[in-house]
Amino acid sequence: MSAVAAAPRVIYRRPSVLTDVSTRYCPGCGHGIIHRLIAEVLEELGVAGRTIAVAPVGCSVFAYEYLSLDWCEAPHGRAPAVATGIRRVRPDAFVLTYQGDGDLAAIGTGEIVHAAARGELITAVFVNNGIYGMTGGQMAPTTLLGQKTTSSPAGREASLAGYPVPMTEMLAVLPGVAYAARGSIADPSAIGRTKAMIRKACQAQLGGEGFAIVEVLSNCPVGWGMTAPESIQYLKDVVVATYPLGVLADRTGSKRGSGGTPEPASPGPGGHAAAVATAKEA
Ligand SMILES: Cc1ncc(C[n+]2csc(CCOP(=O)(O)OP(=O)(O)O)c2C)c(N)n1
Ligand code: SF4
Ligand SMILES: [Mg+2]
Repeated sequence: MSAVAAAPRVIYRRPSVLTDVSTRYCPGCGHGIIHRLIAEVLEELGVAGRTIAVAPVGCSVFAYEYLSLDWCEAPHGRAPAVATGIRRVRPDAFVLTYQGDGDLAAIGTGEIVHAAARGELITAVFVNNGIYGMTGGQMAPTTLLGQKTTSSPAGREASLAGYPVPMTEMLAVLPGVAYAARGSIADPSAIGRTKAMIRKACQAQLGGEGFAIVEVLSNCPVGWGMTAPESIQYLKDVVVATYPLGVLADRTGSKRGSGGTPEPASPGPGGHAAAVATAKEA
């Protein structure tokens, strides 16, 4: 009698939303991991077929080659404004933006702030690698104090270039923001928590709750002048000290127009530091 082979246990399979091609990212770049998380969440929520995504400038733009969705390109920080228009004329669509820190926190500061303030029903994925990756590793608003870039070769100095901008904390205080969180791709457990955040941010849109954003701390080994493992260690040891991980605002369940009381938006007397200190891990 021949033994019947046990069915193989599937541990991982490529989500159908992820195109089956090699990416053009540098070895060790975090963008690919974030693409996979988005692909998995959209597939699991069953919304990929009605998703319209908006791409930025920067290396982040290549998302449109690797996520098999309907895409619209909105260069230079305009993704939240374009996403607003799409969501308003296509209320049946699920609308996602994907932006880097140069795109979202520099040239696009106005668009993201006002889309969040209006509580637009869009989900924003904000990839913060602390640098302008695509254009040669220049300083971004998010670059850490002391961090060397091609435009701050001696390290960012506050007296000359100001302080790193905590975009997600700033957005989190706005009542139109249903959900704001910061995750990372530094290790498997952080990646799992980041996926849960992206899922929650998508569910906020599906529930009509308001604007939702997940900032994902990512690496840019080439722009940072590091090997890929060194860049991951830097993410874990250094970057999180300026950008703590966790949920920064969760007003889901207090659906606008429902008469519910939103969770207080103000970080209180301790300012952003206190808000961050009390941020919950997802
Ligand atoms: C000389 C020049 N200046 C400015 C730009 C506009 N620009 C395109 S990509 C980019 C950097 C984007 O950085 P980020 O959004 O952080 O994306 P990353 O590449 O890090 O993923 C800039 C400034 C340009 N294309 N060329
Ligand atoms: S330059 Fe940086 S962000 Fe761009 S692909 Fe290379 S590692 Fe990734
Ligand atoms: Mg960047």
